[in-house]
Amino acid sequence: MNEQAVVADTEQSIRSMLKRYGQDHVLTFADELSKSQKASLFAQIQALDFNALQDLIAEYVKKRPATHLPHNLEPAKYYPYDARGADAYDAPRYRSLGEELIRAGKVAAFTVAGGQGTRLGWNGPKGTFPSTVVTGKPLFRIFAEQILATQKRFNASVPWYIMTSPLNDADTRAFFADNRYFGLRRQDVFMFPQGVIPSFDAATGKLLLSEKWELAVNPDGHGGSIKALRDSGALEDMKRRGVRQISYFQVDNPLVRAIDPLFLGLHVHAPDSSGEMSSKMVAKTDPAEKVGVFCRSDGKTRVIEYSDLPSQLADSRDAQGRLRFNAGSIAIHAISVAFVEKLTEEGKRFALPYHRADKKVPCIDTATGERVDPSAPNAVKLETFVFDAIELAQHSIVCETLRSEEFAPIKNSQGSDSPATSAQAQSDRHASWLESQGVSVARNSSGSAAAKIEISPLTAMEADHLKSAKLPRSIEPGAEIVL
Ligand code: UD2
Repeated sequence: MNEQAVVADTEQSIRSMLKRYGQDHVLTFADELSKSQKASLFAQIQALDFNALQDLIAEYVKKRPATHLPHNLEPAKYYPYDARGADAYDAPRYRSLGEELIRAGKVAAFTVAGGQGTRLGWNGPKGTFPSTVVTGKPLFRIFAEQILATQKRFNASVPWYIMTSPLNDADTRAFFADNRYFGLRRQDVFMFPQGVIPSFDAATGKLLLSEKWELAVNPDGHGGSIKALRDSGALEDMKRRGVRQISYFQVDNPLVRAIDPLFLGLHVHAPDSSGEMSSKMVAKTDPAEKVGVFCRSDGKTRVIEYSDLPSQLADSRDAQGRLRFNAGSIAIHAISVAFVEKLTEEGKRFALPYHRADKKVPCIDTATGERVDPSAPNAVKLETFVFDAIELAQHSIVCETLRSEEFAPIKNSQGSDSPATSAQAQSDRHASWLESQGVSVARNSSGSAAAKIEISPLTAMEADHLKSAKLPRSIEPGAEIVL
């Protein structure tokens, strides 16, 4: 057969395969496409497993899967932030064990940055968003400075893995190159794109076209990070470097402690941890707060996403009036390389459950060829969540941190979890660090810092690190301070 005949033959077999699955509408415009557009559409189609997609459509798109909450759901126990209280533990010992791990080069940072960030309305990867209070450092720089500071403090190598998505990978790489990797060694930054999955028409389960030559797809959720770590070669790279533990965090939280010795020490050495996957929590104050909640059932720790936790549980309180299910997930985990390896072992059919989200997805109307920009959700996006892996660990622990110290995400352009609320939380945290060192800081009537205070991780990653810094005696209302 000559080349033309081979192409025609492949095209014919793709057409009949699509017809079998009721998805041949995606070739409606095939005859108008250029050779390269057609080749790229066909390659996209050929990479899909239509049998598996058919099952997903039946299970998640045509039906609205009911949430099966485990019975006997109890609040999860956690290591309290105050290690000297009722559930006392030897925090200095665990902290120094964690420091040993870092010093030995066994810890890597891992940022999941593949999300689409549509709520923020920022035109670019979320990690490029300017987020510090005075100099407007992008999120990626804040994490990079923490990694640099950790490398210096422990005289150790701390590689940084960043999961992007095919939709923002090139922009993310260009941003790092333009910023000379923020002073990190190029070879210590390993970026890889996560997988994608088609978005489906909510009414029919049909695949959508984002262009006449392109299927509409979405990143497969941060749960996709487990598989992507292996597929990208990141896992191999970690093993080659002797990395044993992965410090996992999201791209949207400028207060995150990227590498936390105490948390890592507890994760690896606490008697009730199998050292596979551990998590940090903050106490929920509002039952409606949009964070997953750590629970326990059948001897397993698990996260129930806020939208799945029935209100009679979310609202229930103990005798002291505190929320019973108060352990809010801030999406910070310690995950062992061995655990990722075990889950994704060759021949094992590792899969996390999918979660359905109804979203607005712009697409091409195959009847008219016109672009549709929907004003209401028209599509189903499926995603997996990394926290669904927690219950696959033998013994998973949860450690408390303080919201004021470690959680001020930037998610929405306005209102809660916005650049404004995060900026105030950053100044407040830094005000309290400075006050702990004897600096007097102006506060307004609500008690929050009345000045903009930015502290680079290269100066301090916690209050105690300020001991060796040159500090002002006082900070006046309206001041802008950068340390
Ligand atoms: C997440 C958690 C929520 C709570 C909160 C804390 C879920 C479903 N919910 O809420 O329980 O812990 O965070 O801030 O996770 N991402 C990818 N690839 C994807 C999708 C997301 O890398 O395919 C990244 C994204 O770049 C971001 C993070 O995951 O860093 C969180 O994604 P989100 O904004 O969808 O999660 P959110 O805010 O609903």
